Amino acid sequence: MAIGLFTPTWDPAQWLSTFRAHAPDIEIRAFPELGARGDIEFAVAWLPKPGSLQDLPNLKVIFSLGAGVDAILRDDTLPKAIPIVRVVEPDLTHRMSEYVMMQVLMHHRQQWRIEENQRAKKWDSFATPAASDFRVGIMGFGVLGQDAGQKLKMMGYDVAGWSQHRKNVPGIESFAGHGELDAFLARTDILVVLLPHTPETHGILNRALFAKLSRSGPFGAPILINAGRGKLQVESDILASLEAGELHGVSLDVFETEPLVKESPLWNHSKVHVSPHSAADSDPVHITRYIVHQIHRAQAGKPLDNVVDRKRGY
Ligand code: NDP
Ligand code: OXD
Repeated sequence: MAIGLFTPTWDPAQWLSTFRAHAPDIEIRAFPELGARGDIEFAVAWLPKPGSLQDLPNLKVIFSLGAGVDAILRDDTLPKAIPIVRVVEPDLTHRMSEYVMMQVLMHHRQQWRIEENQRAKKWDSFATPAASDFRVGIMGFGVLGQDAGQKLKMMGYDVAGWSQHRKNVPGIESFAGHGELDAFLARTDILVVLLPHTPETHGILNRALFAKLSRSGPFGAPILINAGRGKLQVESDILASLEAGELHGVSLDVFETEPLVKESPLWNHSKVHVSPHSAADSDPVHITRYIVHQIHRAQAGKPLDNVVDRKRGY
């Protein structure tokens, strides 16, 4: 019995040594050096090479090394009946909330303007609105969205969430489904996106959607923060909306194509803040512990947690 590690874009060394430390009883091998493929009972994957998870006759579970599983699901050769488990782990959740709180505050407090002023030695003590003056809308009100939403609420923001199904989170208004999307957008000054990428959410962040956001917030135009997936957004529409003043500012952690190409105008745009898909890193120690715990559960015949619903795609 062995674990197969499928992380072609990452250096496998750290994951191999973390797994060996946390599960010394289980052999772990990194693709493509899998040895006898029949030995592999558990696959651990991040952006696996399409086709690499097929022909593993004794595979029991595929573990994603992240919360999102879009890159695993888009492989047409993926074995059909094998459960896919995603990451739901406090360390990752807290990291995402750090990113969301930081970005919301950077926009709200106009921190980039302050830094520009410092460089120009300009003493410009402009008025700053209160957190309660901003209505933040979290699009994708799941594990990550709810944690970030609750923390923003504690900071004084007026928070709402949008998801497929209604949520019951004290003090946070929950909007559900397409029927309530427009009302959610109309009350949103700062849009935080933590949706998964699925056929339904592909390209959802487009100019038509931005036009439905509130124009009555402190800046007179809305702010977009996307840390969900790049394929949710239409980057040419983001640029056009910024140009037209329909968006006030944007923070993007994820992109249509990653890494973001050097030629992209997003890099140098004064109203766009780019980070390299680093909002919430998968920490090897925390995530390995989480996966090893689940492997031991599976070996004991107990049910797995956080199994992905393949039909809905997340
Ligand atoms: P969850 O599955 O817990 O939450 C997803 C949320 O999106 C749910 O509330 C779900 O609704 C909602 N949703 C999905 N599809 C739709 C739709 N068509 N219409 C309305 N709502 C929809 O996932 P997580 O919170 O754990 O993670 C969210 C995403 O964040 C990941 O899929 C990944 O893409 C991204 N991510 C990015 C990272 C980064 O570093 N940039 C790090 C980690 C994750 P419902 O609850 O009703 O089902
Ligand atoms: C994830 C990610 O899905 O890091 O966890 O993007």
